[in-house]
Amino acid sequence: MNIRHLTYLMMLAAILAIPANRAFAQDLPNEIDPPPTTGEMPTVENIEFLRLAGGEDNVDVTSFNFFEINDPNAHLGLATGSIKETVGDPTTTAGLWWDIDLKVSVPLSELNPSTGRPFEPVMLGIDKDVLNETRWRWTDFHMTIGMRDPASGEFMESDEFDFLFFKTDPAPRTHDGLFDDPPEMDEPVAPDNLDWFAKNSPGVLPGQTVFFWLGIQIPPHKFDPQTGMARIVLREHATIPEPATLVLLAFSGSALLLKRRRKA
Ligand SMILES: [Ca+2]
Ligand SMILES: [Ca+2]
Repeated sequence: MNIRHLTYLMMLAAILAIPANRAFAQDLPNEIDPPPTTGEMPTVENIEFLRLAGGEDNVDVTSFNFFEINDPNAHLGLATGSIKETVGDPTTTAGLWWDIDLKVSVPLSELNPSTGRPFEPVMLGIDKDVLNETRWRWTDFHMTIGMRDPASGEFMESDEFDFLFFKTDPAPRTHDGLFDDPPEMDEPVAPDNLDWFAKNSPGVLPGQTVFFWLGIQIPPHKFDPQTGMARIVLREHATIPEPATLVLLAFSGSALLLKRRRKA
C-alpha cells in the first residue's frame, strides 16, 4: 500500500467516524438538560477523605471535617466536607497537580432496595482552604471532577453524560475575593472544570490562604450497590512555574546577582 492509498483510507475512516460520533452524542441525555428531580434530596450521612494522590510531598492535607447540612459550619445549604491543604514549591512537574479522593455515603434507609443506590442525585458541599506555601503568587487555580478507573486506579475526568458535575446553583465561589468569582467553567451549567483567575482580584500571595466553596452533584448510578457509597476525585492545579522554568529563573537570578556583584 502506498502513501496515497493510506491517505484515502484515513480520509474515508475520518468521514465515517464523524457522523457516528455526532449521532451518538445527540442520542445520549446531556448534563446541560438534567431531568428534574422528583423525590426528596438524599441525606449525606458522611463525607470521608480517602487519600491524597498524585503530586509529590509538596502537598499536604492538614485536616478534613464533615459537617451535616444543619451545622453552622456547613455552607451553600449543603452537607459539607471541609478540606484544609497546604501547597509548597514542587520539585518536579508531578507537584503541579494533585488529587483528593473522597467517599460519600447516604443512610441505608434512603437507598432504593431494588438498586442499592439513592433514589435521587446526591448534593454535597466542599469547602477548600488552600494555603500557599510556595514562593509564587497564584494567579489562577483549577479544579476538575472525576472518578477512579476501577481497574487501573487512574483518574478519569467526568464527561458530559454522567451527571456528575459541579453545581452552578448555588454558584461555586471563593469566600475571600482573592480570585474573580464565579470561576470560568467549561460549560455554563453542569461544569466538570472550574477555572479561577485573578484578572480583577489580587491572587494568592505566599503565606496566604484561599477559601473555596463549591457544590457537587453525584448521580445515583455512581453509587456502588454493594456498599451504598460513591467515590469521587477532585483534581487540582495551582499555577506555579514548572520546575524547568524554576531552574531558568534560579539561573537568571544568580546571573543577575553576579552582574550586580561585578558592578559593585
Ligand atoms: Ca459530568
Ligand atoms: Ca458537564
